[in-house]
Amino acid sequence: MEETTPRKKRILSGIQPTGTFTLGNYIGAVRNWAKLQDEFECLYMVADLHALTVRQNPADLRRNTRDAAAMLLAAGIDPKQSLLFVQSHVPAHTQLNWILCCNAQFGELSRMTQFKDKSAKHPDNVNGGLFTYPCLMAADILIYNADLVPVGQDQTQHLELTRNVAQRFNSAYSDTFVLPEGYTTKEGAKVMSLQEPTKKMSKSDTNVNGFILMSDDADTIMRKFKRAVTDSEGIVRYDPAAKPGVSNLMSIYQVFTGKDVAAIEREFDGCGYGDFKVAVAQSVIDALAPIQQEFNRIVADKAYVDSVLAAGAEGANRIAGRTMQKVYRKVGLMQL
Ligand code: ATP
Ligand code: LTN
Repeated sequence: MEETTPRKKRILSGIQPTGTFTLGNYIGAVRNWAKLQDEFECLYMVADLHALTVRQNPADLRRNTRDAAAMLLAAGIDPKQSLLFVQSHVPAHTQLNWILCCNAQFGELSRMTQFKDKSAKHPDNVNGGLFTYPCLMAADILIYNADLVPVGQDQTQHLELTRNVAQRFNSAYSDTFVLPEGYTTKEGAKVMSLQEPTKKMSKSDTNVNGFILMSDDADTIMRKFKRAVTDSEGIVRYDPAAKPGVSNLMSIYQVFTGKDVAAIEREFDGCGYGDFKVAVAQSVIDALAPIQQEFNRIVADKAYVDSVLAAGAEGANRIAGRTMQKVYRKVGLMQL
């Protein structure tokens, strides 16, 4: 009898082209994406439609979108193994978005902390897209029946909403969507700002010393780490509540050296924060250097990046189109 090989679990994740990626994006999300490619069937997406929830300069958005794809390739996404595409190149995402908006409640959308944070940050532009942002994200995930979604900790609430909406749809219209699980690594799920270590590191921070960009050169990285806010205790000790700055630096160092917290405490026992900060900065410089080199090579070849994205869009459209047909039929839209 013929053996049937079980389908590989499917992964989908996305990142917004709202600027150059930060170390937080890399550690919390992108770094894991390449590693997952052997074990899973992966789809990775540049979420350009999500970026529109905040006012964008059109020329910058276009450039940032291609740059984001080039950075993902540089960080190890292999287009022979995975589908890499741009969200707006797959129209079915916006079609499913509408259906899911009609199945998501005002109350649950109002509770999303990202909506509250971004509304407070942009009080002059609290638009409908910002409010329904999680429905589009749910559509991104559910349209591929993704099993796993590798994201940073800040996205867990959106994933919970995705599962709730999917479950609601399934019970109203019969089993349609896979309920996705989040995939978050223990270390680095939330990288904090270097200037305000109780806030997450964000590329839209107005204080540029708060974040490290993946494109920052060695001098800039060293300078930003030397300026990082710590405390007056002078002891390298892991205690996120009492010592958020030092603990954040330790977490970053842990990611790039593989050393555990106890080993890091021993390594810097009796040293001041100066040596420690230099070591953390150097580990980041060493980790980013090869990615930056690859990025510069890849981004110069516009035709290559575009051809990868065209192939990615074709593959993604094929899967998404099938789901959409099924969904339209199930909710009772007339078929011709
Ligand atoms: P913005 O600052 O424009 O809101 P962002 O930096 O939060 O954007 P996104 O595109 O929204 O970036 O996120 C991409 C991925 O990076 C998500 O999986 C998110 O969870 C992760 N991520 C973002 N910031 C961090 C952080 N500080 N630590 C860990 N993961 C993060
Ligand atoms: N909302 C995400 C980006 C994103 C995403 C997705 C992540 C858009 N669509 C689908 C995972 C799956 C964010 O990081 N802010």
